[in-house]
Amino acid sequence: MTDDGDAAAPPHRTPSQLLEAARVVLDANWLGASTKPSPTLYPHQWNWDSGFIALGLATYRPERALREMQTLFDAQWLNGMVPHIVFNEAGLGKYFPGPDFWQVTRSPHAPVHGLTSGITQPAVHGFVLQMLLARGVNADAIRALVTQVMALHRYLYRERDPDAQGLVYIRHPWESGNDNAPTWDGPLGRIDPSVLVIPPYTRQDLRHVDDPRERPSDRDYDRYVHLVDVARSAGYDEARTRETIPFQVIDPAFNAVLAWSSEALVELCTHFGMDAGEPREWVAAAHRGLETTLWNESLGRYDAIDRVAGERIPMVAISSLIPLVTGAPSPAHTQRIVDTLRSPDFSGTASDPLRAYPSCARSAPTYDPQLYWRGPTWMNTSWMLWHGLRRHGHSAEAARLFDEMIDMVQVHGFHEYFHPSVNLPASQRGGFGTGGFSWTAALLLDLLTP
Ligand code: 2M8
Repeated sequence: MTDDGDAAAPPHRTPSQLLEAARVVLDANWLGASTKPSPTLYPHQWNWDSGFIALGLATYRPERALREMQTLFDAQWLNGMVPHIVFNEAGLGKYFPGPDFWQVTRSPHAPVHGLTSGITQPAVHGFVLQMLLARGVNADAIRALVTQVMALHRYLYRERDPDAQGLVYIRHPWESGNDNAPTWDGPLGRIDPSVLVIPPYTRQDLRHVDDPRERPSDRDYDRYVHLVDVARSAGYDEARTRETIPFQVIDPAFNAVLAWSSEALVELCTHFGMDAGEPREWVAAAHRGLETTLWNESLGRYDAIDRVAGERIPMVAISSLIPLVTGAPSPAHTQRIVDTLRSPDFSGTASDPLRAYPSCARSAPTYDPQLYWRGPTWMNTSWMLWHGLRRHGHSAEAARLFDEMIDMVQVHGFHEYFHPSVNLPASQRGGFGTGGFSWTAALLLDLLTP
C-alpha cells in the first residue's frame, strides 16, 4: 500500500475541495521546522522538494514557507553546498542511505552534527525566494537567505565548472532529482560491476510503494551506492572526487534551474540594493553555455554531456526541454522546443492523448509510463515548463498545460508521479510511487492561488 492519507484521496470535485486536500497533505507532512516529501517513503527534508513546498506553504502559511527555507540553509556546508537531504532525527533508520552511510563529517566543510547527505540537488532557491517575496513573505529574512543562495551558486561555479564554461556538472544521478532518467544509462552503464566497491546495504524504499517496478532497479542502486562511496572516500573534497568519480554529467535541466535562479538573484539583489554584478555574470555565462554548447540543432533540444567520456548524450528525457524556463532560448529555439512538446512524443495523439508531458519521450525504447523518471508525468517538471511557456509568450499552450496539471491531481490524487495517458482503462492505476506527496500538493496550491 502507498502511504496516501485518506483525507487527501481523490476524487476532489471542486477547486476548493482540492485546495483543502492539498493543505491537508502539507500539514500532515510538516515536521516542525520543515516538511517531509511524503509520510513514510521520504521521512527527512529534501532540498529541491523544500523549494517547491515553500511555494505552496506561502499561499496559506507564509511563516512556515520561510522556516522551510531557513531550515534547509541552516544545513548549508561551509563551502556553500546545500545538501540534498537534511536528516530529521525522528526519521533515522527509516530511509537508506542515512547519515551513518554518508559519513559527511569526513569533510571539514560539513555541519558538525553530520545530519546531511554529501551531494546537492537542483538550485531552485533563487527563483523560490523571488516568488516568496512576491507572496509577501518577510523581506528581511529573504534578504538574509539571498546571501546564502549566492554562496551556493559560488560553490557550484567554483567546484563544478572547472572549465569555466558556464555549465556545472553533477556527480551523482540523485543530484539531478531525475534519479533513473535514461540520460544516465550510458554513464552508469560504463561502471564495471566486477570492479564495483559496494558496501553492504538494505533498500527501504521498496516497502512503501505498491509495485517495486515503479522504483529504480537494484542494479541502479548498486551504482548509486558505489558513487556515494567514491565521494566519501575522497572526504567529499571536490577536486579529489573529480579525479576518481566515473559519473560527471552536465545536465541541461540542472543548469537551467541554476540559470533561472541566477536570473532571480539579479532581481533580488537589485531589489535589496545589493551588488548584482556577480549573478549577472552567471546568467550571461549560463545562457551562453545552454545556447552554444548544449543546444542540439538537429534534434531541437538541449543535450547532456558526459564529461568523463567526452560525449554528448542523445536526450529523450524532459530535462532536455526544461531550459525553456530560462531567458536563454532564442525565438527559433523556443519554437523548436514547443513543437517537441506538442509532438506525439510529449502530447500524444488525438485518439490517445498524454497529459502534462511525460518525463520521457513516448517513442523512446526506454519509455515506461509507470517507472519513476522514465515515463511518468511529474508535477514539478510540468510546472517549470508552464513557467517557460508563459515566459516565452505561448499562452495557449500554457493554459492547456495548466488545466492538465489540475485535472491530473483531481483524477489521481496527490501522488508522486502519474501515468501520462488520459485514456486509461478503469482497472489501471494512474498515480504511482508514494501518495500524500508534498510537492504535488504544494505546486497545485501555487497554481490555484493567484
Ligand atoms: C527521489 O529521490 C530520492 C533520492 O534523493 C529517492 O528516490 O529515494 C527523487 O524523485 C528526487 O527528485 C526527490 O527530491 C526525492 C524526494 O521527493 O525523491
